[in-house]
Amino acid sequence: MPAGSSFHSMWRELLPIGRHPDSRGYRRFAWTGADAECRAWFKEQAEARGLAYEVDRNGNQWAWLGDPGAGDAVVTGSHLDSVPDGGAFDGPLGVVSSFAALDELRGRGVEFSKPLAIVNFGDEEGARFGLACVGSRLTAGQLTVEKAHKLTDGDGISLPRAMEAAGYDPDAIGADPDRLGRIGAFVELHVEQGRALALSDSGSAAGSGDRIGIASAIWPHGRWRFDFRGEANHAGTTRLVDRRDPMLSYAETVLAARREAELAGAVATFGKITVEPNGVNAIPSLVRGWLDSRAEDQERLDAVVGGIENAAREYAAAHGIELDVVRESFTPVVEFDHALRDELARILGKDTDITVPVLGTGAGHDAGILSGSIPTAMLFVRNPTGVSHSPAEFAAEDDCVAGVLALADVLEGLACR
Ligand code: HGY
Ligand code: MN
Ligand code: MN
Repeated sequence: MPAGSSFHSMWRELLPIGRHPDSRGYRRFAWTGADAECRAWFKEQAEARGLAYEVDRNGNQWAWLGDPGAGDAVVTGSHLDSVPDGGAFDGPLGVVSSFAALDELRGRGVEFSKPLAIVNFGDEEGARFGLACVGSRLTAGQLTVEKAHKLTDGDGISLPRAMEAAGYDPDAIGADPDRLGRIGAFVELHVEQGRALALSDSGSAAGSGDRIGIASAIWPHGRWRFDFRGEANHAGTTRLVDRRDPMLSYAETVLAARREAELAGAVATFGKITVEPNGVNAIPSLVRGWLDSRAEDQERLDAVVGGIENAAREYAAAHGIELDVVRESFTPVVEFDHALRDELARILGKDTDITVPVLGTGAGHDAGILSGSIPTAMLFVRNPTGVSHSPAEFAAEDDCVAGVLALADVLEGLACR
């Protein structure tokens, strides 16, 4: 079966799940109906290939070839959940490519000398409960059960209630060191969320860019919630001098975020806001804004977030607004395992004269979370526009197939010695 054919058929099956008819973006949030449909699709792919299917204590899905207990397993996969109105590739490209790479290896008639697994990590985007990589953080012991149980969504539904409603036991969650102890390497294929590959000139034709890249590192990054409390009042009858309007403090803070990020060569985004009471003719009592900030190193990230918080506090104090700042999610800098990174470069470079580019990223991934527990690596597939977390996210068909073949080569090199 040609490498791309199983990819295309799986891609077509998965494509409509959780896609919003108007925005054409994806709304595959943890423990919702769309998530359940994605999980059913994953189980179907595993069983159709005769793989041993299981769900771990944290709701991550695993499809095994060989004996998981043997240890030193080679694991690949990614996530199927999305950000609100996300694109089709962020996450699913890695999961579909993993099954397609296995199909390719079976077509090559390879003999596996190690167990192989394909994984779907739950709730990587943190779109519903606000914390990224819940499935892999729980597994790696980077998220306590107590903190996980306190996570709630915008409707006040807690993570335990949502898991229970989806048929999972929230009291079973927790660190899974035995499972991680049986893994020798985790390789995650992901659409690039940027244009480094599209712009790189080490491709075969100058300026044609490169189809595939290898990850070097993930920038430190986090999410902070800014709560601005003022005084609700009538929009039509309250004089400007009498107002304590938290929306102004929020607006000043958004502008400060842009200034601080530019100064530090970092990024800072206020992409989510809630307003109470959220009435057109009512001055808000509370404006809640979420900051996502990322920088090449911790010092710069601290400088950006510190600068934003200082500006927010100064402006709020001058205008009688109360401010609380809470860090809701944080991931320190990730340096992917050098030996595994270099092994991927050796495998992918061995039959060609192209040096596969190695590139850093500001995007978080399960492979980043797990890098503290096991050797992990990432393969990136070219994204011609660099756009991600948007319905416009795209990767060309032949680049996706190149990703499947590259992943198959890597898995063969790691698990079929
Ligand atoms: O936010 C991120 O970087 C990832 O998409 N969860
Ligand atoms: Mn994402
Ligand atoms: Mn992702």
